[in-house]
Amino acid sequence: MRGLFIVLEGCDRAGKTTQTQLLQKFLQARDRTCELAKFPDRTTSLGITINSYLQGSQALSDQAIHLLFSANRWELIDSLESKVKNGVNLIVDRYAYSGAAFTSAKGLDIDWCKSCDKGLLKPDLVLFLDTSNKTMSKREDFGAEVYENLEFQSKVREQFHLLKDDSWKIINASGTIEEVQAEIQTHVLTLLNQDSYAPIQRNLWCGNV
Ligand code: 2DT
Repeated sequence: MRGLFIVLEGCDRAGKTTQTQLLQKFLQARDRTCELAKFPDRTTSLGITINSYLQGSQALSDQAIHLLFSANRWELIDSLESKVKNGVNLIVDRYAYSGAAFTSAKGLDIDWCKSCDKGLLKPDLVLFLDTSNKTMSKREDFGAEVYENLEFQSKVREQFHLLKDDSWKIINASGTIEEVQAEIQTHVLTLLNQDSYAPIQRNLWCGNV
């Protein structure tokens, strides 16, 4: 049986990293092979350029950085797909939804933003960790990277909500770490308990799916 392809999305400081790690432990405790991945993957040569942009040491146009984020997914998708097909449950911290939400929050056309990732692997489940502006402002200080300020993050949140589809579950991320993880586990268990899964497909944002 193939693995599941689960994506965690959300604004900065929503707790994605902590929650992906806890979810991995949860799956491993049930004897499931489980790996974590993260976008951007800053280890590739494209990822190194993305990292310099995020840290403010390299200027790029909004279009150019968007295409690099997308290319960073396309360069890794074969390896992620083969893992899933070989039974690895993959938990991915950010995916194409971050791509479209962050770039369209700068004012670029959302359909153009989505078109670059059209045909990527479609996740089985997208867990969107939703944080209100009030909660976001109470979390520890944003860091020094280019997008880390409250005003921009609240625009990003609005854009994320335009991207919801049938694979999405909205998680209230204002609760405690344990409460949020419990809600996540409920959705993942529903999938795990299925006897079989439809084949994973490269049909993200293709037609009605
Ligand atoms: P992390 O803090 O999670 O490393 O993200 N971003 C991310 C985009 O603008 N487009 C994308 O396609 C992706 C995956 C979100 C670094 C920042 O990069 C943004 C925050």
